[in-house]
This record gives sequence, C-alpha cells and structure tokens, in this order.
Amino acid sequence: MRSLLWLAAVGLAVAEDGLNAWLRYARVPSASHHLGRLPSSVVTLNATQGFPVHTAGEELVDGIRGLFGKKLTVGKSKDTTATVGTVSAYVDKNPSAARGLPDLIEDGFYLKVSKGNVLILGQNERGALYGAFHYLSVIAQGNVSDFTITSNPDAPVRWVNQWDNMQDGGTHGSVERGYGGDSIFFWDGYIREDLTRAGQYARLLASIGINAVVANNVNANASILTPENMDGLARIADVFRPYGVQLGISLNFAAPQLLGGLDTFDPLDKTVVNWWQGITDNLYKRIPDMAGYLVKANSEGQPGPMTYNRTLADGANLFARTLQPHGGIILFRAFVYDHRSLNQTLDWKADRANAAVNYFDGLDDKFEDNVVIQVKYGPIDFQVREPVSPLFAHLRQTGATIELQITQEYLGQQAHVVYLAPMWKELLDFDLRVDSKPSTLKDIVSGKRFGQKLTGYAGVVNVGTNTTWLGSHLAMSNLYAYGKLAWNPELTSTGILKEWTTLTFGHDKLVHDVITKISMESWPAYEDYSGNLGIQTLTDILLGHYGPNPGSQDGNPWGQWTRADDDTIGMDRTVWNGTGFAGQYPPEIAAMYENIETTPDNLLLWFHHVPYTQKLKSGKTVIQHFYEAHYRGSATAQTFVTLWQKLKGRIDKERYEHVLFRLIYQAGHSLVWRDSVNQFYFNKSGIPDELGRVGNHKYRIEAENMELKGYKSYKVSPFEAASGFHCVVTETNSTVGTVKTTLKVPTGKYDLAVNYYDMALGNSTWELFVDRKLIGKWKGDLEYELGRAPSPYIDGQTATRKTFKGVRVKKGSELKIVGRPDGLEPAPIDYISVLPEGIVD
Ligand code: GCV
Repeated sequence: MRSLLWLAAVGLAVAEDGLNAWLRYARVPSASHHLGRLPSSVVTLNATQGFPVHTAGEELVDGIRGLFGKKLTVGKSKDTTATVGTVSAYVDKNPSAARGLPDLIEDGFYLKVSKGNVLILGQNERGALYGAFHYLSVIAQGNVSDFTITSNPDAPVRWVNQWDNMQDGGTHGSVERGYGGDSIFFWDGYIREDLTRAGQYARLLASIGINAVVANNVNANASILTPENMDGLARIADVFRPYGVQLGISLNFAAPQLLGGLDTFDPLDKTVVNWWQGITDNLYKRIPDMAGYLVKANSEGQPGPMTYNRTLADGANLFARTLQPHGGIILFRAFVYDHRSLNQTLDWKADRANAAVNYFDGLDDKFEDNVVIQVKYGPIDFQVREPVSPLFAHLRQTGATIELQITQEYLGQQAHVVYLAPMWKELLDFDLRVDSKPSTLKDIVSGKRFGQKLTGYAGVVNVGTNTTWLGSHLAMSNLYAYGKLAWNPELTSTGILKEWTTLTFGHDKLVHDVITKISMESWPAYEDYSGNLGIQTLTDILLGHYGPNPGSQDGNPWGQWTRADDDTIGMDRTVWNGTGFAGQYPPEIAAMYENIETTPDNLLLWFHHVPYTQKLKSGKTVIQHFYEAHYRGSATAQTFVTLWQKLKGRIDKERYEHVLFRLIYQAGHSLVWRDSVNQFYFNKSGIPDELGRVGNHKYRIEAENMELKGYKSYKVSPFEAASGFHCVVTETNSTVGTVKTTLKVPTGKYDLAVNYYDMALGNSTWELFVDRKLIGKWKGDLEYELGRAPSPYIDGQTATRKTFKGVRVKKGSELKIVGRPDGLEPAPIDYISVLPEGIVD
C-alpha cells in the first residue's frame, strides 16, 4: 500500500481500482501553493509500533506526501511540526498545557492547526489516530487554513458486523448477503494466512471512527472457537490493532454441545457456564483487547436460551459475566422471531413485527451492565421503508445499538445505487415521544435520552475481496456515511456525500453535481420502483432477496406479509382491529399510527389494510399511486446513466466504466421491477392504470410471438417476471435458437432493447442482427460481473436488458436474435423493444 501511495505521489498512473477508497491521498489541486501551511516534520508522543499513535505518524507522512508532494521528516525540526499523541502523553511533557485543553471523552480528539503547526491529541491512542485522519481529510479537501476543533463521538459503540462464513458454499457462500467477493478473513474453515486486506479494512474503518469489527457471521459456526481458529483470530486482532479497531466474535449458542461435547447448552447449567468461561479466558489470553461478543439467539433456526425455557436475559448474561473480568461487552441481538410458528392464514393477528418487543418484554432491568441490545432499525428486516422499531422506546435501563445495513440486501445488492444516509437520517431523527418528551432515536442510541453508558451503532457491512470492497464504487459512500453518522448523527447526508466525493473522486464540480444528484435521488427512486406506501421491498424473499417477486411475501411463515388479495392490501397493525403492533409505541406515536388519517402515506400499508381504491392524502388511489411510483422511479433510474456519462474523461477510466456498467444494468432492471410489480397488482386488482400504461407496451415484440427456430415458448413463474407472461428458451441445451420478425416501424433510427434472462447456470451468448447485419453480441455472464445473489431461475432476479442505441432500421427489416445456450442456461429471451429516440419501455 505504501509503495502505491508513493507511486501516486510522484504522479505515475496507478490503477484506480477502489482499494484505497476515500484514503487515496491523491494530489490536491495547486498543491505546491500550500506547502508553507503544512507541517514539515512529525512528532509522535510515546508511540509504539503497532499501536494507533505510531500509525497516526505514518499516515501523516504518507498523506501529506500523497496530497501535496511534501516529505515530512520524523522528529522535531526547527520548522513547523505535526505533533500527535494522547492527551496524557502530551501533558506529561508539557504540564502547564493541561489547563488549556478541552474535555475529551473516550476516543475523542482535539486538533489545532496554526500556521503549519498541527497539534493532534486523543483522549486515547485511538482518538489520536482519529484526529490525524480528520486533519488529513480536511487538507485533502483543500482546506489548509488554521482551525481548532474538539470532536467527541456521539456514542461509544461504533461497531461493524461482517456476516462472513468460515467456509464458502452452502446457501450463502463466503459472506452471507455479501456482494463484494469472498471473505477477507476466512477460507476453507480457517482464518486466512494472508490478512493484508483485513489490515487495510481496519485502516478504512479507523478513518471513519469505527472501533470494532465482528468478523464472523451472526449465524455462527462453533468451529471458530477451536484452539487453532482462536490463534487465527489473534492474528486478525494483530492486524486490526495498529488502527485501534478491536475484534469482536459472533457465538453459536449451542457451542458447548456442538464443540465442547457437553450434553446441554442450557445457560444456567454450571458446566455450560464453566465451558464458556474457559473459552472467554482463552480468547483473552490471546487477544487481551478483544471487544467482546455478538449473539443471535433463538432466531431463524439459531439455538438460544429459550430452547431451555430460559429468558433472553439469561442467555445474554451468561456471556456478559464471562466477559466482565476482561472488560468486554456483549451485543445481544433483538432480531428474535420464530419463522416456523407464524401462520398467516389462520391468524389475522399474527405478526412478526411484534416479536422483538414481546420477547424482550419485562427484561429491561434484567441484563448485566455490559449487555447492549442490538436492534435492527425497523421491526422486520432492513426494508426500503420501515417505521422505527418500537423496542427502542422500551429499553430504558439497558443500552441499545441501532443495527443498520450497509450491504444492500433488500436494497439492490450494490447492483442498484442506493445512497442510504437519507434513510438513516430519517430514522435517527424520528421522535418516539417516550413519556411525551422529545425522544429522537439518535438521542436514544447516544444514551442521552435514558442515560445508559453503553449504546451506539452496529453496521452490517459485508465487504469482500473485491478491490471495490462492496462490489460497487458508489456503494462505498454508504460505508463512509455509516461511520460519520455513528460519530455525529447531526451531519447532513449531502455534507457527508460532498466530503466522500472529494476524497474518492476529486474536486471537479461536475463530478460533485452528478454524484450528488444520483445519490440523493437514489433511495426515493428505489423505493418508488421496489415497494411503496410501506408495503416493504417487494423482492423475492424466498430466494436471493433480489429482484421483484411480490407474491413471495405472502403464504409462508416468514412473516413479511402484505395480505394482498383481489380487493385489498396491507397489514392491519392497529390495536382495534389488527395485530396490535401500533400499540407497542409510546401513546402519541401509537395514536398516530392507529388512525389511518394520521398515518403518513409512506407507511400506510405497513399499518393498515385497505382497498386498492383507498384515497391517499395526495388524492390518488393506492393502486394508481403504485403504478405511477413505479413509472417515476424507473424513469429516474434511466437518468442516472445519462448523468454519469457526462463524467467521461473527468474521472479515471477504470472507475468510470465500472460505475457506468452498473448504472446501465440498474436502468434496465428498474424496468423489470416496474413492469413486474405493476403487472402483478393489475392482475390481482383488475383495476387499469388511469394513464393506460400498465400492460400496454406498444413498442415491444414478444419473443414468443416471433418466428422461432430452435427456441420454444416457456411459461415464466412468477408470471409477472415476463412480459406477456412467457419467454422463449432453446429447445435443448445444445440447440442454437433463432427468433425472427419483420419490423413494421417506419424507416429511421431506433434504440433496440432486448430483455433476456441471465441465469447463473452458464454463459449463453446472444447475437442481434438487423437485415443480417450484426448489431451486437453479448454474453450472459452477469454472475461474474455483479456480486448480487446468483440465481438459477428465469424470474425477476435474472431478468436483464441490453440496449443498442441509434440502430438504423427500415420498414420491413428483418430482426433476428441468435441465442446459443451454455451449460444449463437456455439463452432465454423475453422481448425486444423497438424504441423511437427518447422513449424507454
Ligand atoms: C445473518 C435476514 C437475512 C439473513 C440474516 C438475518 C439476520 O433474515 O436475510 O441473511 O442472517 O437477517 O440478521 O440475522
């Protein structure tokens, strides 16, 4: 890494593959004019190699060399100096300075820049490193003027969760819900030998104030606790330590039985308690600064205390007590529900959303002091819109962390750009009105509202070995924003984005304007085309959680129900007639959600079961809103492509092309979303679109209606995932197929859009001809290009569009597609749109 930085500093071309993310230290404009306002040397106070103050010194040297081409000497010089260390080390050397220094809390820092002299003091070593990163970020944004700041984190727990499996394979691969490649920590059941990427990850995380990483999946494999793997974990902790990032570990509740050979994992059984104490002591012997544990219990098939009729508090306290002698903490997840017992048909009042508050009822004062309850932001599961989880209002003695999801499981899996900070801000700013007093979520998770000491943030990130970390360059703004908001939730979404864009892509105004516009419009657009009015992300919840499949929500025990029938839709969560969930909120909020008139439209279907013809506050009916939102959202996604294309030549080719590819894909897939969801509800309700668009696609030619040779018509399931409910597939795995038609459009230039399915079963190829002239050829290899969940089915997950722009055709031209199957992938084609310029359908 350091040699890469050096190359950048001397101006040689370095591949912009995303690895350094926002820590590129790329040369700032007019760098040479600012040299006099920068330090010339760096002094680190009491720095030990491998610890954060030492790292801070190295970063300052590397950063200033990369950003400005100025080489700092190490040690005091006559000239300007950057001094970095802890407050106590500084005061030891300069006792008289103590009075002038501000109060810092754990991890906080003080930073004073004056005519090139820089003083960076941390409350602890980690704080000093944070201060150094802050200074580097400010100067990287071109600001070399004098300033002084004191910065303290809003909350002590600022953790990252990785859902990394010990082994690849199975239903979730190397990283569960990870879209950026394999685990950077584990391979083949063990900790990787080469942990370079883990160290680089810690560097990125430290620069945004993250202080711990849980490396393994909450669906934990007990084998992480074998002596050999504990040694490996210690190696991870070693590469984290220079960055002040502590290691946390997810536990499997049944490990005493699965690994320890005991015949029980009852948390109150003495042998079980002793077993866990032994494990914890052994871990701390190897990793004295281990952060602690994360536990998912009695949820989605995971074992837990309730297996033995013990409470969740009994379970959490078991670990808490083993950690207490070592100063560790336990994050115990509130994501507890039994997906096997929920019955939609028999019980109108059944509701997964009720689970967390019900399970934690009466336990608030039962937890040990080092237990923190980790609560997903909403009561279900990282949906595109959810109300704030009411559990936050119930935990007054025990501290809570809010669990956010940086990996975009239900939000497009990094194949769709969705900037999440605006959504998180809305949640954090929401006022739960506990005891009719101001009770914003951000004040609850900072501990300010109820006064708990241990509170904060947990973000599910799921980076992988891909150099882009998350699989997409633009998705990294979410990771950046997560860290920044966990440090200071008052920051604005646009402010954070501006900072990230400068650090990631430079200072060009157009680059900023484009990234801001795309990012800020991305969540509303995704909500518009994936599930609005609080109905949740209408994705395929039984398979990869990717692509449209509204029907998959209902009729199964997973509890993400919409209760859509031919006339009505929505979950009745009222107290008077529904599941009672609204009543879990403090009275003012409960009253707001109980009443359909005061429920905001964007959560209407979350709280109420209504006819499709129900009028919204906008005056539109629910069904017409659906139709229009899906058209609006997908139209916005088309603009992302043209916006991005303005940046050609203004950012490096590698990242430009990478992002462009994804935006083009997203534009096509947003149409799949639009048409599937609209078609599904049109089919159910029978209510036509007032604007006549749904089901009417005059520019399309259905493949099944074309002249077929070697292809046959295939009925797609779910039906709405295909235009006309059918596609064509090759007759056998080895038959080359052709579809042919004669065009009736007037002679002119058209965009030819081919909708096909790219399954993860092979790499079919397609060739498009007009009058025997090859217009283009492409391969079905998206499973390698996009990290999103691979799927073997012909459905809304694999439906994809390829567009050829400005193709000359004549009235009577022959249009032909030749499809070559590969493996089990039968080169499926849905339709082709022959679009006059400016029209997308
Ligand atoms: C790690 C959702 C996800 C699961 C995840 C679970 C959880 O259900 O789909 O992959 O499991 O949440 O948060 O525990």
